[in-house]
Amino acid sequence: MKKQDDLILIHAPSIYDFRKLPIMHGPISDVVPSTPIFEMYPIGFASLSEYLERKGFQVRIINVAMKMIKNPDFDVEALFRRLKPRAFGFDLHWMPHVQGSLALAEMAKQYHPSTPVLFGGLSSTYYHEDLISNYPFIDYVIRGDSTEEPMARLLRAIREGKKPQDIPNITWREKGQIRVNPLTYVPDTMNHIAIDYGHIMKKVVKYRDMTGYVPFTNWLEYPVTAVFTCRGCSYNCRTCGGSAYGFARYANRKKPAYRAPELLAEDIFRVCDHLNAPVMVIGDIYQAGDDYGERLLATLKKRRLKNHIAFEFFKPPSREKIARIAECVENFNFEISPESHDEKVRHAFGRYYDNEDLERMIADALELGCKRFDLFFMTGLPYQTAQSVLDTVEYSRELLERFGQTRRLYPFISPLAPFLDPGSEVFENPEKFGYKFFYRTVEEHRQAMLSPSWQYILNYETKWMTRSEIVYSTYEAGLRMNRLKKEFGLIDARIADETDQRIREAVAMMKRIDELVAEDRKNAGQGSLYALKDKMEKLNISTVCFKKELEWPTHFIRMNFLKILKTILLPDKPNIQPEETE
Ligand code: B12
Ligand code: SF4
Repeated sequence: MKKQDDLILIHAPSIYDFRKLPIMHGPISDVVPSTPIFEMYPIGFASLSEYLERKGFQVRIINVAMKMIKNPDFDVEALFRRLKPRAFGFDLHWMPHVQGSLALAEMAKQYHPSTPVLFGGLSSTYYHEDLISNYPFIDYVIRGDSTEEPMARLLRAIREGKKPQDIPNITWREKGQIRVNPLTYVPDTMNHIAIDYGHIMKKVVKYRDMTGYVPFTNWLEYPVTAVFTCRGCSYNCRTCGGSAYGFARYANRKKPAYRAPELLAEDIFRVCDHLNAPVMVIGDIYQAGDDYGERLLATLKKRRLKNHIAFEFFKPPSREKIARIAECVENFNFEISPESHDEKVRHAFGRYYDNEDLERMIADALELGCKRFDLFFMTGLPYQTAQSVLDTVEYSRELLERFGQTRRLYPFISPLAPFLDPGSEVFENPEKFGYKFFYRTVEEHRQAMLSPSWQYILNYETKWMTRSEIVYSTYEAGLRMNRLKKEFGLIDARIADETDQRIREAVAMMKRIDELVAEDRKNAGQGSLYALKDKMEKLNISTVCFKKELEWPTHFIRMNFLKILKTILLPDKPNIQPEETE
């Protein structure tokens, strides 16, 4: 007989009814691999699955968002009717999933009233009491950035029919009373867990379910992966819910938990053994100090990897550091987010380097062989006006004039959207930073997600820009940036022209939605909006830039099938600190 799953982890679409509802999502996901439905599940699903299996539990992941995107007729209710695990887990990690995660959790409870429903992730951690108080179909919220061990203990308690009063990090309900167990399980390293893509491959075979495990829509064509240097952050970008400030306040994390650089290098090797695609190293490798970066690079140097390895930086590294990367990694790409060309805006946002540092880094990186350099700018920042947004594009022109000849420098601009992060310094002290919020509670955010356009979904505006100004300056900047990229040969002229056309149509659509909303405030123009649904759908992807622009070079044959087969057939060998295997 088939063994019952102890836990099924479900990743919901951002909006459950996205296939029916007319919503102009806008460029909210243009610079991440997902569509605006945010089909990517938290990488923590992978570490949870591996850890819990190691502790004797059977865990399945189902990316319901992906299944709904891939198959327009996919019947979610039929799926829930069929599933019979001991517990359902839903991520509410990113706040934009609030509507979809709650809708699916309610459905799970409706079909399986006695099966516990669990929530986890950063937004769940921030809103744990709101969730448990106001949504009776949620039984437990597991708080914190490292839930592997508390989850193992909770699943054991569920199996044995016991109460979780002694399990850290759990918020739960007992006879109508809310119980908030202390958030004390905050490990100081990431060496006991593994983000093991081999484990995921095995699961795909076990459940014969590729779409349930695929992280984003075109992953099979572009199988980019990520490895993680840490959980938490030592920086304090003002709008970031994953900042030192945010983690300390709501996740009880006083300093980042790093992964030993040797383990991280092995994570990279394992990916490269299986996939001929880029690997993104999440978190600045020099955040933990120069020694950390050096240990990682020295280990990477032992293998001449062909894959492109992408490094992100929170501040520009010195020329020596870049030279060391060039020495150890054959194909290296960089990305950095100066957010604005205006140093006053950048500093107010919490990034303290100036343009001279940035330009020096670009010059060094390109000279020392960086294959591709991505620069990310953002709209919706402190002190940033609509004019300042457009000036950022002008600054990008200056950079391309200086550094654009080899077509390796790519500037991007996108909005801080759809929500400014709960738990960030700005969210907690809006007035201090010149912000105003329209939504604060879970329910307010849930309702907001159903608004007809991203202008009404945005949860904030600033002293310097209204929501409407944020929206239209973003489109205008996107339009200009796209033309710039065409001019400097960064994108094919035909694609640039299509993007140009799409941005102009998106602006017209946004204006039409504004009119409908103004005509019919009460129903937000719902009836007439449905007539625009098909058109909106076409405008919701690659809105201010062409999504493929984000892709780093890949090998023609992207997977090592022989190696994958071998991994699937052999038992799991998690890449963790040796003492953790006992
Ligand atoms: C890496 C990263 C990404 C990667 C995603 C990698 C991935 N698949 O997880 C990329 C670049 C794709 C990304 C995209 C986005 N991101 Co991001 N991202 C981060 C970053 C830098 C690190 C995340 C991290 O370390 N996670 C590690 C830990 C914390 O999470 P985890 O291992 O995945 O999961 C553990 C716990 O969270 C928990 N857990 C999670 N889910 C569940 C479910 C259950 C049932 C349980 C029990 C536990 C549980 O247990 C896990 C294991 O211990 C953080 C900033 C930061 N410093 O944290 C922002 C951050 C998480 N992202 C954020 C945002 C807003 C986004 C976007 C919405 C931005 C956008 N508009 O495009 C998108 C969403 C994309 C999607 N879902 O499709 C915000 C979230 C704020 C909020 N509360 O909503 C953060 C905090 C900061 C920021 N602004 O960038 N992101
Ligand atoms: S945005 Fe800033 S605070 Fe947030 S994770 Fe990145 S560097 Fe850290």
